[in-house]
Amino acid sequence: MALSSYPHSGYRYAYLGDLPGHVKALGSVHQIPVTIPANAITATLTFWLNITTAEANGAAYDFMEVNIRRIPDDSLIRRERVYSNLNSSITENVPGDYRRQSIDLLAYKGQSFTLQFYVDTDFSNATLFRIDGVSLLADGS
Ligand SMILES: [Ca+2]
Repeated sequence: MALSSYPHSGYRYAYLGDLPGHVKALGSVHQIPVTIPANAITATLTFWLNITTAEANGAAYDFMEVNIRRIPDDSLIRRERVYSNLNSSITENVPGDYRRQSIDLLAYKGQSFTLQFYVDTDFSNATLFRIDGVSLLADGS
């Protein structure tokens, strides 16, 4: 987590993607171990997302994936969501304009896995994927 400008709440948020003024091809990863209880009747991942980009020509070059990965070998179980620079319109390409995202993870009840936020950007025109307030709420029966 980085101490920087434009958090959604508090003072910190995960800062994934190119650094302003230091544009380069970059991969960055945040991984969170998760267990969904076997008796869960709901399991919802929510997070706040802010995407800003300098890409302008209408093609996808920079990506953020939300992945479910197997413990312990880290193999991919499922790619739940893919965002790109094209999705900067979600937050109108404005720094700090976070929008709530929600992913249903009830399909994984009774399982432990790694929740992964993975960013892969190319060498030009920075895209920033700011995520904040990641939570996973599960209700049991
Ligand atoms: Ca780029």
